[in-house]
Amino acid sequence: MLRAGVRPSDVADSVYFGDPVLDYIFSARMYAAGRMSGFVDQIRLYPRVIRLRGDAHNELVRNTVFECGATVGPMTTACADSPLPVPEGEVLFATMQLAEPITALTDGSADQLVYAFVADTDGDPSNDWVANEPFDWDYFIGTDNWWELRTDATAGRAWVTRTDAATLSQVPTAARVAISGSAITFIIPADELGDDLAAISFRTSSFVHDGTFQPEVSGGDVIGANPTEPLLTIPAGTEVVETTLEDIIEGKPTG
Ligand SMILES: [Ca+2]
Ligand SMILES: [Ca+2]
Repeated sequence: MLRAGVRPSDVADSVYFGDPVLDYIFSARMYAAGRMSGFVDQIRLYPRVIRLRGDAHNELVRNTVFECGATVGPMTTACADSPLPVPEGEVLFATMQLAEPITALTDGSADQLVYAFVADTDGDPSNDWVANEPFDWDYFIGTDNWWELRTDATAGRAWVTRTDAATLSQVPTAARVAISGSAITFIIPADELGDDLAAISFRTSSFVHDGTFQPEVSGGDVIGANPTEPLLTIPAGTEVVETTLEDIIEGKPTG
């Protein structure tokens, strides 16, 4: 087992958010989700803060285990088209466990997937996204920065974007997203999240559509019942200073 060279905190093994199965929603309350696919059904979310430096930094993001565009065993890592380097220091690893493995990356179907980690990075509501009618369950409401994994199964491609919600402009990002079976791990440097990870609030979302965005052919999930619920915060004690690579990829708690 490859070790990342950092040490577990005392309580990291109990820190995750659960989510019911089969609670699919569309982005407007008035429509039922027509697509109910297990690969967009979130069942758990594990946020972990890992301090990457020295050997761990080299091993994970430079030499590299999480190599942009590479598939290593069951794991594929996606990045922005022109990714920034992952700096040393605190990095958020947020692993979304889905009910079923993602098959739509490579199956050549018309399915397009969007998995997102969206955050209020500054506690300032003035730059947060507001729902537009009729999309009162817009998955991104109340957040100012969006990190998204997008896929195009026809092209066999997956990539990462970061968007500033206030301007809807793309922002360069070092974020990487590792896809392994039914686990998707967002790897986001703290400096992109306003540096103080204890201060951010966030939500994750998952969505499948066929390009038309019609409710009959779309469906997704957020942690919680719907995106009008309060955002999540990183629980105290989540900081992990040692873990195994396997645990990171699988989203397992450490301890
Ligand atoms: Ca904000
Ligand atoms: Ca849910």
